[in-house]
Amino acid sequence: MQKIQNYINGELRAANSNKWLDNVNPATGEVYSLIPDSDAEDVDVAVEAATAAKKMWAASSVQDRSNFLLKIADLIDANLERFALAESTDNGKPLWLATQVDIPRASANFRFFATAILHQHNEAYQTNQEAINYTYKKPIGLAGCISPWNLPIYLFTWKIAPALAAGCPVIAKPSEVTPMTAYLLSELCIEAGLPAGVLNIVHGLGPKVGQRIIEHPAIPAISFTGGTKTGEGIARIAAPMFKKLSLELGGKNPNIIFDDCDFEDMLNTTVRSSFANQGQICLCGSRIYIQRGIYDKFKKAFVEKVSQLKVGNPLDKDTNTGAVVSEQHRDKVLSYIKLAQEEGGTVLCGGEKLSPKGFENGFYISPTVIEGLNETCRTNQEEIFGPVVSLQVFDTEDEVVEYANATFYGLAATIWTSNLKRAHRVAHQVDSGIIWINTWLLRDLRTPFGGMKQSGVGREGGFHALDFFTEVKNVCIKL
Ligand code: TXE
Repeated sequence: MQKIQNYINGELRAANSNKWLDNVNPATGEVYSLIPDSDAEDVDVAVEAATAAKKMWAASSVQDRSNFLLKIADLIDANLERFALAESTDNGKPLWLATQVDIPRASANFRFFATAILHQHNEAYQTNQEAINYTYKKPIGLAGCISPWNLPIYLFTWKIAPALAAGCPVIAKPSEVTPMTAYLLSELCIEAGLPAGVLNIVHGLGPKVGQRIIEHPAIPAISFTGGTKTGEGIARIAAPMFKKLSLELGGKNPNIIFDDCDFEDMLNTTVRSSFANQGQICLCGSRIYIQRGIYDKFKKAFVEKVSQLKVGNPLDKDTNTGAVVSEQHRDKVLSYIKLAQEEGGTVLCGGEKLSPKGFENGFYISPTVIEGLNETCRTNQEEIFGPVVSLQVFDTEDEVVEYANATFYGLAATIWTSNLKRAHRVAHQVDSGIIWINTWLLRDLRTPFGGMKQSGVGREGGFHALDFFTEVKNVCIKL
């Protein structure tokens, strides 16, 4: 049984406790590897290593840091197949999705910040003839990076790449549900010659390992992606310690479809924005609002396409929908489908637990479309984070903007219309941090990424991410 190791002070090692947690393959339901059951002691050793490396890393040139990140990016590309298979096995997502999206994005994250750091700029302001001001930037110090299970290496590297580029040593904790690619990455970091202590990966449970990272006094900045509830708990600990916090939390994203949209383009993209990664992407559009004029046409065409999605073995190239990430998460999603029916919803397709032949013990759910619910019911208020969407009809622009803004979340929104003025008007009124018009998940890494309301605090991406890991001071000189 493969044993995943922590990566601390440049070495791969077990948890000090030498205790292990089971790591399950969601496609088969079988334990296929073990994870270090680390605790606060392991985090403290990692903090010591990061502290010992802090001065060296902060003093290193941006070119040196950039070269390390570029080398890691090249190594990820050279290991694409191995990483993609590991990601699919760990998370349950289709292998082709990991191959086409997750792993290329991990190397893109490293490459992007390896070059962005070469262009970080300072500011200068002249105060009349009296003084000149300039900003002086320094790495903020040790960065705590905690990431979730839905896009494991994609979101893990989205945090550690800018932290490393900005000159901050990192103590990182991937989700205990999907730790494998972070472990493979640590092997590549050793191969790339990354100096000891610059990146430390401590595997284990959130309340034990994650909590220690949050509360450790030597870690001034925390970058977290995960559930809103967890984010709230993290803020309760970190805020009184005056830590810098980046919180990327849950979403309940509206997908607004006007009757003048490009129907075929909208339909094909909406299948993706509803069910990609088994609906386990914080940016998925799980609340679909369709203008009355095309509601029936959309409902018929959408249900037809969704019913044809192939659910099953993630390693099969024809699989559209793999396994959801765990038995516990599958049961949570099924409980929401039951709730939807109790709230008066009608399941138009899907809604069942599936046991594909040969994968009877895996965690599969048929992609589910529900109609007949209003925007205030729990099904349309709470993040389900699975292959479940609900349809609701609307007549006017004002009505649908009200529906879209009717949740505590504010992460992303999609708008489908051919009317440019209306597109801008609605985009400016919907309270979401990320808006796509006539597309979905088209990403430019320079753009600010993050949510409003209970979807988070702060923005990742581009210079926003580099600035998060940077302390800025203003120096004023009398002329
Ligand atoms: O998140 P958690 P999970 C949502 C989605 C999902 C829910 C829970 O609704 O069902 O969050 O998912 C670590 N102190 N999203 O279980 O529990 C944990 O070990 C410090 C949306 O993945 O928040 C893991 O590494 N750390 C999200 C990370 O936090 C703690 C993507 C996320 O775990 C901790 C994923 C603690 N007390 C889930 N408890 C998005 N926005 O993309 C847990 N952790």
